[in-house]
Amino acid sequence: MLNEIDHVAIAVKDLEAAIAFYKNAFGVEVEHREVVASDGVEEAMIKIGTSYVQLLSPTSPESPVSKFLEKRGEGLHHVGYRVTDCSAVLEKVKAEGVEVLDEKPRPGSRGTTVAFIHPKGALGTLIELVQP
Ligand code: CMX
Ligand code: CO
Repeated sequence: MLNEIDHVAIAVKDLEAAIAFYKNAFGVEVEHREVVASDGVEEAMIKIGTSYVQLLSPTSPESPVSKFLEKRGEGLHHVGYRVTDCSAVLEKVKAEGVEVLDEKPRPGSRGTTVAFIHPKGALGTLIELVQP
Protein backbone atom coordinates (compact mmCIF):
# COMPACT_ATOMS: atom_id res chain seq x y z
CA MET A 1 0.00 0.00 0.00
CA LEU A 2 3.05 2.28 0.35
CA ASN A 3 4.26 3.26 -3.11
CA GLU A 4 7.34 5.38 -2.38
CA ILE A 5 8.91 7.59 0.27
CA ASP A 6 7.25 10.94 -0.39
CA HIS A 7 9.36 12.87 2.09
CA VAL A 8 11.54 12.71 5.16
CA ALA A 9 10.77 15.64 7.47
CA ILE A 10 13.41 17.33 9.62
CA ALA A 11 12.42 19.76 12.36
CA VAL A 12 14.64 22.83 12.39
CA LYS A 13 14.79 26.02 14.46
CA ASP A 14 15.98 28.29 11.65
CA LEU A 15 14.57 27.48 8.21
CA GLU A 16 16.90 29.84 6.32
CA ALA A 17 19.96 28.34 8.05
CA ALA A 18 18.73 24.81 7.27
CA ILE A 19 18.21 25.66 3.59
CA ALA A 20 21.70 27.20 3.47
CA PHE A 21 23.17 24.06 5.06
CA TYR A 22 21.71 21.79 2.37
CA LYS A 23 22.72 24.21 -0.39
CA ASN A 24 26.29 24.63 0.84
CA ALA A 25 26.90 21.02 1.87
CA PHE A 26 25.18 19.22 -1.00
CA GLY A 27 24.44 21.81 -3.70
CA VAL A 28 20.70 21.15 -3.56
CA GLU A 29 18.02 23.80 -3.85
CA VAL A 30 14.50 24.33 -2.53
CA GLU A 31 11.82 23.44 -5.08
CA HIS A 32 8.79 24.49 -3.08
CA ARG A 33 8.05 26.59 0.00
CA GLU A 34 4.75 26.81 1.83
CA VAL A 35 3.26 27.93 5.12
CA VAL A 36 0.79 25.28 6.32
CA ALA A 37 -1.26 27.30 8.80
CA SER A 38 -3.38 24.32 9.89
CA ASP A 39 -0.22 22.53 11.08
CA GLY A 40 1.58 25.63 12.38
CA VAL A 41 4.61 25.05 10.15
CA GLU A 42 6.57 26.49 7.28
CA GLU A 43 8.11 23.90 4.98
CA ALA A 44 10.90 23.99 2.42
CA MET A 45 10.89 21.02 0.08
CA ILE A 46 14.17 19.86 -1.48
CA LYS A 47 13.72 17.30 -4.25
CA ILE A 48 15.93 14.21 -4.14
CA GLY A 49 15.09 11.74 -6.90
CA THR A 50 11.32 11.30 -6.73
CA SER A 51 11.24 12.10 -3.00
CA TYR A 52 11.78 15.20 -0.89
CA VAL A 53 13.52 16.36 2.23
CA GLN A 54 10.97 18.50 4.07
CA LEU A 55 12.67 21.09 6.28
CA LEU A 56 10.08 22.14 8.86
CA SER A 57 10.04 25.09 11.22
CA PRO A 58 7.23 26.16 13.55
CA THR A 59 5.17 29.29 12.86
CA SER A 60 3.64 29.49 16.35
CA PRO A 61 4.41 28.34 19.91
CA GLU A 62 1.41 25.94 19.72
CA SER A 63 2.83 24.17 16.67
CA PRO A 64 3.55 20.45 17.13
CA VAL A 65 7.01 21.23 15.78
CA SER A 66 7.61 23.83 18.56
CA LYS A 67 6.89 21.17 21.15
CA PHE A 68 9.14 18.67 19.35
CA LEU A 69 12.06 21.15 19.21
CA GLU A 70 11.67 21.95 22.91
CA LYS A 71 11.60 18.30 23.95
CA ARG A 72 14.01 16.72 21.48
CA GLY A 73 15.86 19.47 19.61
CA GLU A 74 16.40 19.50 15.85
CA GLY A 75 16.19 16.22 13.97
CA LEU A 76 14.07 13.67 12.18
CA HIS A 77 10.38 14.48 12.75
CA HIS A 78 8.37 12.16 10.50
CA VAL A 79 8.36 9.98 7.40
CA GLY A 80 5.82 10.58 4.64
CA TYR A 81 4.79 7.55 2.57
CA ARG A 82 3.25 8.19 -0.86
CA VAL A 83 0.01 6.26 -1.28
CA THR A 84 -2.61 5.93 -4.00
CA ASP A 85 -5.63 6.08 -1.66
CA CYS A 86 -5.04 7.75 1.71
CA SER A 87 -8.50 6.87 2.99
CA ALA A 88 -8.12 3.17 2.17
CA VAL A 89 -4.70 2.94 3.89
CA LEU A 90 -6.01 4.84 6.93
CA GLU A 91 -9.00 2.50 7.27
CA LYS A 92 -6.70 -0.53 6.99
CA VAL A 93 -4.37 0.86 9.68
CA LYS A 94 -7.32 1.65 11.97
CA ALA A 95 -8.74 -1.83 11.44
CA GLU A 96 -5.38 -3.18 12.69
CA GLY A 97 -5.94 -1.20 15.91
CA VAL A 98 -3.14 1.29 15.28
CA GLU A 99 -3.64 4.71 16.90
CA VAL A 100 -4.10 7.45 14.34
CA LEU A 101 -4.01 11.23 14.69
CA ASP A 102 -6.47 11.91 11.88
CA GLU A 103 -9.71 9.95 11.78
CA LYS A 104 -10.23 11.11 8.21
CA PRO A 105 -7.81 12.30 5.51
CA ARG A 106 -7.31 16.07 5.38
CA PRO A 107 -5.56 18.61 3.15
CA GLY A 108 -1.74 18.71 3.36
CA SER A 109 0.79 20.92 1.61
CA ARG A 110 1.24 21.00 -2.18
CA GLY A 111 -2.44 20.14 -2.67
CA THR A 112 -1.97 16.67 -1.20
CA THR A 113 -4.38 14.68 0.97
CA VAL A 114 -2.77 13.43 4.19
CA ALA A 115 -3.33 11.55 7.45
CA PHE A 116 -0.95 11.10 10.40
CA ILE A 117 -0.37 7.93 12.45
CA HIS A 118 0.71 8.28 16.11
CA PRO A 119 4.40 7.46 16.74
CA LYS A 120 3.53 5.51 19.92
CA GLY A 121 1.87 2.72 17.91
CA ALA A 122 4.30 2.86 14.99
CA LEU A 123 7.74 1.95 16.34
CA GLY A 124 8.37 5.48 17.64
CA THR A 125 8.04 7.01 14.18
CA LEU A 126 5.45 9.64 13.29
CA ILE A 127 4.04 8.54 9.90
CA GLU A 128 2.27 10.71 7.34
CA LEU A 129 0.28 9.06 4.55
CA VAL A 130 0.51 11.31 1.49
CA GLN A 131 -1.84 11.04 -1.48
CA PRO A 132 -0.61 13.31 -4.29
N1 CMX B 1 8.35 11.42 16.39
C1 CMX B 1 8.42 10.45 17.33
N2 CMX B 1 7.91 10.56 18.57
C2 CMX B 1 7.31 11.72 18.87
C3 CMX B 1 7.19 12.78 17.95
C4 CMX B 1 7.74 12.59 16.66
N3 CMX B 1 7.67 13.54 15.73
N4 CMX B 1 6.54 13.80 18.53
C5 CMX B 1 6.24 13.42 19.79
N5 CMX B 1 6.70 12.18 19.99
C6 CMX B 1 6.57 11.40 21.23
C7 CMX B 1 6.68 12.28 22.44
O1 CMX B 1 8.06 12.46 22.76
C8 CMX B 1 5.96 11.47 23.48
O2 CMX B 1 6.82 10.46 23.94
P1 CMX B 1 6.97 10.15 25.51
O3 CMX B 1 5.59 9.86 25.99
O4 CMX B 1 7.89 8.98 25.54
O5 CMX B 1 7.55 11.40 26.09
C9 CMX B 1 4.89 10.76 22.69
O6 CMX B 1 5.26 10.88 21.31
C10 CMX B 1 3.48 11.21 22.90
O7 CMX B 1 3.36 12.50 22.70
P2 CMX B 1 1.92 13.23 22.96
O8 CMX B 1 2.04 13.98 24.24
O9 CMX B 1 0.78 12.30 22.75
O10 CMX B 1 1.84 14.20 21.78
P3 CMX B 1 2.65 15.52 21.51
O11 CMX B 1 1.84 16.63 22.05
O12 CMX B 1 4.08 15.40 21.84
O13 CMX B 1 2.49 15.56 19.94
C11 CMX B 1 2.10 14.30 17.97
C12 CMX B 1 3.03 14.56 19.15
C13 CMX B 1 2.79 13.32 17.06
C14 CMX B 1 0.78 13.74 18.49
C15 CMX B 1 1.86 15.68 17.25
O14 CMX B 1 3.12 16.19 16.83
C16 CMX B 1 0.96 15.60 16.05
O15 CMX B 1 -0.27 15.55 16.17
N6 CMX B 1 1.54 15.54 14.82
C17 CMX B 1 0.81 15.46 13.57
C18 CMX B 1 0.77 16.75 12.83
C19 CMX B 1 2.14 17.31 12.53
O16 CMX B 1 3.16 16.80 12.96
N7 CMX B 1 2.15 18.41 11.74
C20 CMX B 1 3.38 19.06 11.31
C21 CMX B 1 3.89 18.52 9.99
C22 CMX B 1 2.99 18.91 8.84
C23 CMX B 1 3.45 18.37 7.48
O17 CMX B 1 4.32 17.51 7.37
O18 CMX B 1 2.89 18.83 6.47
CO1 CO C 1 5.23 16.03 6.16
